[in-house]
Amino acid sequence: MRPEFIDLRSDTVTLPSPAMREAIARAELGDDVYGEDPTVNRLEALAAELVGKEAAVLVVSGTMGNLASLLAHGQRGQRVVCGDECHIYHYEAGGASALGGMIYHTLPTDAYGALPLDLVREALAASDDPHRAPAGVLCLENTHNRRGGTVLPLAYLEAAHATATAAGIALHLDGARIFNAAVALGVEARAITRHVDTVQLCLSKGLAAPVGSLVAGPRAFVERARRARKLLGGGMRQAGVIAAAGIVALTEMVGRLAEDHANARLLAEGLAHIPGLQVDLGRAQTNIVRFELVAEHLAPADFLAGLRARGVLIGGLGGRTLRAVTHYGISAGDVARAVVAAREAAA
Ligand code: TLP
Repeated sequence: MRPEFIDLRSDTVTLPSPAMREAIARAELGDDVYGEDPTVNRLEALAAELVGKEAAVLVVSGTMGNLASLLAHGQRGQRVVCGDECHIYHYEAGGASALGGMIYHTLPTDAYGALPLDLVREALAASDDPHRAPAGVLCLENTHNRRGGTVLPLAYLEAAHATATAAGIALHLDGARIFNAAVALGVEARAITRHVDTVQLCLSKGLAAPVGSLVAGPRAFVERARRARKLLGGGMRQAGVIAAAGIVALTEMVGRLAEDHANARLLAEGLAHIPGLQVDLGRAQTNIVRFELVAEHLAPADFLAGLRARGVLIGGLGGRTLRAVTHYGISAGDVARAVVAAREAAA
């Protein structure tokens, strides 16, 4: 996070907590490629337990976690069935195609991040038609980034999982912000992940760890993901320095996400009162506020520059759609100042 700014570009800008820095300094280390880093082993066991899966593997980033998962699920020539607004499709450099020889089959995403199940069923249906690339994996995202941090209802996930299982296809969840979803729903993360086969979760978003994600699922899948991680150059050695902060993230930082959600709500309500901005408050469910710049006299780049000149950083999602994210290090006072800055910048 750039300390001279109220930095709402992303929750990826969070800096490690004092407890994380302390844990990093004291971490017991070993060579993780030999499976001998005790801190990594503890983190992987903890993560697997929190999401109710047999095993987990630490990876460098959410992008690597999703790609390792897709490589572990699918084969060359198979389809990755996913939403047209998902992070895997939009922001991961086409990894499954570029490195895995798979193709993305995108389905329309509704306003809250769900994919219509009739279309999912059709996309996953087995076919004897040799023209058709077989489905390799179904992906969902929770919370949904580009939709504004929306949470998938448990009943929807359950139905999506049943649809995938009936087709003999695994459901992979991009759970970069799974703990935001859990806190918003008031449930444990495993109440969400019981409805998916595999999950990628990030330590380095709202949980404020400096680096790292985990991929969790059945043991045989995790071993394939571990091999894919090595293939991708992600076999790390004394990775306990990363894992130590990750353990603090999972044990100490989940509860405080409610504060980020309350701040995002304040921000969404403040922005909704500003002429020229439009906020769908129904989508302000977690720590992401997605809004539209509708003031026609103002170009998005000029609005962002006006905010920056007033000490506030936010980002864009393309066109007139903007995104502000609350996180560890952002207070209710910062949010109030950001709303004042947005009012001035939109004037
Ligand atoms: N998202 C980042 C950017 O890449 C857009 C952000 O600022 O929000 N899945 C989801 C849902 C994500 O939001 C992200 C990061 C990732 C995966 C990838 O994680 P990293 O950045 O660790 O590769």
